[in-house]
Amino acid sequence: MTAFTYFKDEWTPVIDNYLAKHLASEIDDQKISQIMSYSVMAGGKRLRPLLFLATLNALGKKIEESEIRLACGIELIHTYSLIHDDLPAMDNDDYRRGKLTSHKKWGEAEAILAGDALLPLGVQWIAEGSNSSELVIMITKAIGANGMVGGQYLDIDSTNNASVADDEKFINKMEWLKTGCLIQASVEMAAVYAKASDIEQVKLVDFAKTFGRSYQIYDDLVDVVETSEEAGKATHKDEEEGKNNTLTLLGIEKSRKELKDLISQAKADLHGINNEVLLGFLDLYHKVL
Ligand code: GRG
Repeated sequence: MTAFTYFKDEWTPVIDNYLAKHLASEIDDQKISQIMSYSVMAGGKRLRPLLFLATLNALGKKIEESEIRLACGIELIHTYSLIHDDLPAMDNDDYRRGKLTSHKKWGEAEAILAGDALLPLGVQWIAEGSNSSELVIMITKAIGANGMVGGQYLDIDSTNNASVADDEKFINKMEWLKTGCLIQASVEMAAVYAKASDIEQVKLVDFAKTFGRSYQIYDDLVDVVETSEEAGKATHKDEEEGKNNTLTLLGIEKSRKELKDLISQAKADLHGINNEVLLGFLDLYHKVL
């Protein structure tokens, strides 16, 4: 077992239990609570809350209930984005996390509302967990029009638009906004929360930027390398549906090379911090390399 596996095995159940318990107890209407919980508890990897907690760990900050609430707030926001991304008006997916998507299970209006409710609840938990407007500003910037929503907009706007298919700058920007911003925020919020030194913050943010970029390439490779059963969602969709991404731009082998380069870069970014748990996140990529 690696330090990362220990960490993941210790904290994933804590995150899962907190999410299940508080979604059930903090929402008055049992039906909307059930619809929200359905997607949150469908078995995500908890990558972003784990990154937040691992960064605290790397900085020697103790993890207690407030830190778990904050970390879980990030997961609520991430789950909202998945529910909305799967809607017929966006990616139109039937499966996510190995289960029917929210709109397929509960109906479209219900799925929209479940996402709409998860987003502010996530921000609320981050505000309450951190007691800091600085962290609230960081997360809201990361997921708004200059962040995740902006990236999703560029994605929707450029689908089936051949003129951007070889525009590397555009594709990098779109992927960074859609995927990278929330990943960066998960690490950067922890660095600010744990009062990391300026040097530590620079290294951690560089690592988060490199990891955020690499995660999209990984996710694109999952689309071509894994079966739907393995991925828990439809695969082999991107090219068919006219999506423009690093993989459709570079092809499989060059994307793998880019991912390997980013893994080396991420290790270099953490030089001097050398935290085994944070470095262990890079092991996720082995299955597509
Ligand atoms: C609808 C505002 C809005 C945004 C959608 C999340 C997203 C933005 C789109 C989903 C499509 C996609 C491939 C995005 C890249 C981010 C990504 C890799 C999401 C999947 O995250 P994982 O792998 O999933 O952490 P789990 O289920 O493990 O949490």
